[in-house]
Parts: sequence; C-alpha cells; structure tokens
Amino acid sequence: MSLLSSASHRRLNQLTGEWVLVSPHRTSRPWQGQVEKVRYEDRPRYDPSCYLCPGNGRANGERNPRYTGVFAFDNDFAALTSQTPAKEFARDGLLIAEGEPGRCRVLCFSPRHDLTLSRMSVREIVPVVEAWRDETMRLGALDMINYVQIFENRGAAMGASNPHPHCQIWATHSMPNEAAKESERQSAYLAQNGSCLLCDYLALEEKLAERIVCRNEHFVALVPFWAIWPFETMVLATRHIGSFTDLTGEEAMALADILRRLTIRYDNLFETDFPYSMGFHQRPTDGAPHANWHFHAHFYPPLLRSATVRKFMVGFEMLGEPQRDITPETAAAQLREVSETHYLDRSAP
Ligand code: H2U
Ligand code: ZN
Repeated sequence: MSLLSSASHRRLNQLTGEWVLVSPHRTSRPWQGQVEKVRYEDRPRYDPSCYLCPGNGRANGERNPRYTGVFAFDNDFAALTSQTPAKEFARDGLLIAEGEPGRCRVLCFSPRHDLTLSRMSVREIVPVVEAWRDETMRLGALDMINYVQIFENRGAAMGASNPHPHCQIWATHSMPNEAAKESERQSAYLAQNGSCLLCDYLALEEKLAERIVCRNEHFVALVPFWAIWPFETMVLATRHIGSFTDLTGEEAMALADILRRLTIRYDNLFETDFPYSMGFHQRPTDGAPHANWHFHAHFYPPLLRSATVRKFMVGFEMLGEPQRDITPETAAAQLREVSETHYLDRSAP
C-alpha cells in the first residue's frame, strides 16, 4: 500500500499554496452515526410563494417577468453597491480599509421551480452557460469592475435561501482572496516554468487517471490531489482558456454536458438532492491579458457519508489547517462508480 493511502500526511494545494492534512488510516474508525436516505424533496413546477418563479413578486416589491428561459436581475439585497468610492477609507496604523464598489446579480437557470442542474438537459443548461458568459462580459466591461465571481449555493445545508435553481454573480473592484491567491500561484508558476500550472496539472492527472471522475472533449472533472472537502471536485478546461468569454459554442455545450454529468453523479452518490457551493474562477476583467489564468470551476460539497452526515470545518480545521480522512483517490473512485443516469429517472426494477 502506498504511503499516500495509509499514513497521515500533508498535501500542498498548488493553486493556493496552502496545505491539507490527510489521515487515510482513520477511515477504519468506528462510525456509530446513522446512514440515512433523504427523499428528494417533491417540489412543484411552479410555487406561487417563490420570489424567483416567473410572474411572481419579489421581496422588494418588483415583479418578475413571465420568463421562459434564463432570467437575471440585480440582487435586491446586494452586498456591494456601485456608488461606494474605490478609495482608502481608513489607514490608521494597523487599521486599514478600502471602499469596495461592485454589483450583485441573481441568475435563474430555469422558469421551473423543481429543477436543478442535475435534472436539466444539456440543451437547457447551454443558455445558462451563455448567460454566465454574457454577465461576465457585461459586468467585466464596467470601469469599476475587475473581477466577476459566479457561484451557486445549492441546498439549505449550504445556505441557499430558495430551492429555485439559481446562482449569484458578485462583480467586484478588487480581486477576492481566493482568486487573488490562485492568480499569484498561476503567475509564479508561469514565470518559473514557462507553462501553465493547470495545463501541466491536468496533463499529470490524465496520465495517472486516479482522480478523474468524468470527461468529455473539452472538460475534465476530477477530485484534486489537494481536495479539502470529502467529495470536492474541479472542472478544468482542456484548452488553455482564461474565461467564459473565451468559450467557443462547442466548448459551451461541453461545459453544460460535464456540469450535468457531474451533478447527476453527486445526486446519485447518496441518492439525495446533493448540496454544494460551486463557482468559476476566471481571468480578472481589468483589461490586462492574464495569460497565467486557466478557466476552471470548483465544487465544494459538505456531505461526507450520507445524505445527512456532513463534514464540519471546525476544531483543527479552523485553528490549524483543513483535514480529511477519505483520500481524494477513494472519493474519485466512488464518484466514478455511480451512474450518470439520475436515480429519479431510473425505471423501477
Ligand atoms: P441564495 O439562495 O444563494 O442566498 O441567493 C438568493 C439571492 O437572492 C440572495 O442573495 C436575493 C438574495 O439577496 N433575493 C433578491 O434579490 N430578491 C428577492 O426578492 C429575494 C432574494
Ligand atoms: Zn420558484
């Protein structure tokens, strides 16, 4: 047995420069908790009390159009405002603050209240990918915006306020921490090696084929070597592109395909409406070329063992560093094993 699958060790996250502690020997410790199945919540196609359904009123009094495809609007409770000045607010010794102008948008994936990416067809997801591209373009073109962060919180476990399929888009003046760390690491790697960090990483993963979950011609879904969450995955473009705005029509379709297949696998893993936070990391929109940037998505699901047993990032994780028991290789094998036919679409035996 290799040390990586038997002895406690740390793995370096090449994208952030941070370490994760892996304790593979611990997976044999006794588990006395329950392993429950949770029924997929039976949701109606239209919910008259949902603030995202077509034709319904929102919390601030506005009314949604009777939209039939995707629908984007300015978040009524935006965390960022465009009026705030991008200047220093405080510099008093150790006390430093700066104004952060920005925009927050909400994007509904579908008029149907009961769908999720895993229950939508590729044909239905393509317009979502196109909307992500258009939002990136439109928001990124604004002078005050230098970064566009698209993310989806799925499920109450991840703090989603509403099951209606939707994501959020926060466009900021500054680079948020996560993107900033990745930017620095990718540029240092390019400077040192003359090649792209994630192109090289993907080539290595394809050669080893141990952590790959599924793939198509333009995208690969894998459990990163340095994953923190039990079933964390990354979706990487096989071509060196930096942003949604670089996607060809064929790549947009391939992205829709991989997102659908990966989220089906997630739902099938514990036969549940699988919660996660996911989002895309892309090149900043400050106008510089950023050749170091390789377009990708991260999925961070909290579940560990069943539909109800989640991992908590507490204790050592909060005060020391992230830790996991099940190895990324085992997680990838489990995700590979499950079917790409959604369990709710399987005919009864
Ligand atoms: P989450 O489910 O990820 O919380 O996203 C829902 C967002 O929708 C949330 O940011 C916004 C909330 O501010 N929202 C509106 O803009 N209008 C509403 O009527 C309710 C919720
Ligand atoms: Zn709805």
